[in-house]
Amino acid sequence: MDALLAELTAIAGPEHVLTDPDVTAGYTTDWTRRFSGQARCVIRPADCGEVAAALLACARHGAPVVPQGGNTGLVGGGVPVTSGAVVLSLRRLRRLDPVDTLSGQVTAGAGVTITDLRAHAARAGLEYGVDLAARDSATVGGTIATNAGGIQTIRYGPTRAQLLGLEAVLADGRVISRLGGIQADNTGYDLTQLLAGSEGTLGVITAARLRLWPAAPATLTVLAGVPGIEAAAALQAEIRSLLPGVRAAEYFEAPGLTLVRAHTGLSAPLGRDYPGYLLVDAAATEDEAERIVVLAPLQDAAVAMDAQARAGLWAYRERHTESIGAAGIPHKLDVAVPLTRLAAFRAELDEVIAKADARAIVFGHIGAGNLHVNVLGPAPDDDAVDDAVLRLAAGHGGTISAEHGIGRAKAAVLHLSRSAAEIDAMRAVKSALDPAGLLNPGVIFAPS
Ligand code: FAD
Ligand code: 2HG
Ligand code: ZN
Repeated sequence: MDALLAELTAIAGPEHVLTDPDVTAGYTTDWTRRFSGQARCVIRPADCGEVAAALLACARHGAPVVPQGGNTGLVGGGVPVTSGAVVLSLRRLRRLDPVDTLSGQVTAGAGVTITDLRAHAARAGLEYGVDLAARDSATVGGTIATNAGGIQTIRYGPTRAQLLGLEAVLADGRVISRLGGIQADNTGYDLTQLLAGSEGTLGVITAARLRLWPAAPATLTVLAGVPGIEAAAALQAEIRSLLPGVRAAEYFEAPGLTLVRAHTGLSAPLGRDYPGYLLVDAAATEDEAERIVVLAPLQDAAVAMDAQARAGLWAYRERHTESIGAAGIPHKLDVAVPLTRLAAFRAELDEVIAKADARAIVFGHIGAGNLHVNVLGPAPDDDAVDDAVLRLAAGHGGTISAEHGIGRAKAAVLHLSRSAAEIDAMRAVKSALDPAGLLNPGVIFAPS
């Protein structure tokens, strides 16, 4: 056994240091199957102290570290690509403190899943603001590290908007902790927010202090057919102007629906087929619901007001990712453009995809201008179509990453969304906190 392995084994115990490739496979290939590598080992520490000791050992041995939560990330940031890397799985950090109902806050360990966190908050009559289809596996730490968005971003903001404080371990093994839940705290740089969206490159998150919201459960879900993306954008804006409680405004198209139906066996959602579909979720009174369902574009819409029927409508949207994965290894391009540019972007996207001899499945969080362009056809390591789509989004004043992060997938094109001065400043922060470059090398910044 090599010396580092022996030290890690002493820290976490032999049953929590994995080296057998059959056992580590689930940690070394990403959810899309587009990114994979070999790990020197996978270590599964039990608490912050073991994380700190493991990072110190890796630092002493010069071993790169890849932090990992639920491994649901979609940009290849949570899996190793070099054989010497240690995967640091945070899934065992499941601390979940009682909800502080006085402040509407809770402290949760990095390995708590979003499903468990949301259920814990609900039992106290409160709600955690972030929700996403990967909820059963995605973790508190992973969603903070990627600043995950999800289906409720238009109402509650992304993960960083829920974040009041963090406990994290730096590259040299030192622990920083702000779990006191003080909302009014103006003492210098905000390290908590710096770590949000840092994708495991600046520190390892071990716990977080999170804001909760008064529960206002959705009671109305509407799925409407639309002629295209422009109509969907206009319809969601109209509904949001009439309904103050809209929580989600989602979009998908006929090709995606076809894949979902083929994969799941679901029947057609509406009386006839449409080019596009808008799904809106809202907390609404009966009066408000009645005002909405009489809108002309909603005459053929499916309307659900109980939990089971609403889940049935959501399945058409939420099962896109797995259904696309069943059809091939997709290139996932998570872009956002201003709502005013959506229609032009969508039209030009068709030209780009046709030139690449590929097919695109387009869906996403239209209320936030966020489209998930999933491209099937090109080989996993052929980045030409990625480059063309991301340039198109940037050219429309958009971003190359709305919510999934940069990871390894987009590191080479960070400059499309960030200026040279911004990238220099970001690199300076990275080398100040991780001078040896051991935390998630190759993520956010392409190797130089
Ligand atoms: P991982 O995949 O394990 O890691 C993601 C990144 O965070 C990696 O760079 C990793 O190194 C780093 N990391 C993980 N844990 C830590 C930690 N404790 N400390 C420091 N760094 C860490 N994303 C959205 O934003 N919105 C969606 O709506 C959405 N829906 C999804 C639906 C499906 C079906 C799937 C498969 C994915 C979806 N995602 C979505 C992507 C994914 O779920 C998110 O990126 C999520 O935040 C990843 O959490 P995770 O725990 O799985 O992190
Ligand atoms: C979603 O919104 C996720 O469902 C996944 O962000 C998007 O699969 C994708 O590209
Ligand atoms: Zn999404």
